[in-house]
Amino acid sequence: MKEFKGSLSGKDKKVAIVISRFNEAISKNLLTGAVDCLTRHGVADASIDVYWTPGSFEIPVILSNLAKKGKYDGYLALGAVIRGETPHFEYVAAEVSKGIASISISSGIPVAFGIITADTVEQAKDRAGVKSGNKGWDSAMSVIEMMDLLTQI
Ligand code: INI
Repeated sequence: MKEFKGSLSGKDKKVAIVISRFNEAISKNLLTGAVDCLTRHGVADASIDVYWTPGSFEIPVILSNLAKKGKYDGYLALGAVIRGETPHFEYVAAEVSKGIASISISSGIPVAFGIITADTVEQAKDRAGVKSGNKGWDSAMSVIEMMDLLTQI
């Protein structure tokens, strides 16, 4: 039997973060967690580029254009979609998640899903904690592992 596992080193990798400005305070915490995780696992600060979008709905089009340029080894999508704030929560949440999955599959480059979907601002804040439970950190961890796993195929 032969098993393949991605290492948790991001050395020499280039990562783009695409992040929604909507619910900016929460997004900023996600960004802090993600960058902390990436740099602690060997990604150089100079190898991280951050692209801000107005909302989560706009994240896929930026990812799709970045993927066409092929400059990065992995991508992170960060944002918060909160049910209480929009009657079109389902549409925004569904489009961003479908868009991210389809870009990752068609480009063959890992895109981590770091979009919080929550019923309330409180729930969203809990998932963007600076000390524990930060979805930005968790999704950065998964992209680090996936970037290495893909080099083994
Ligand atoms: N965008 C978000 O990232 N989170 C939200 O909670 C949200 N709400 O509540 O509406 C949201 N809406 C904006 C949307 O992403 C687009 O920017 C907008 O519809 C313009 O295309």
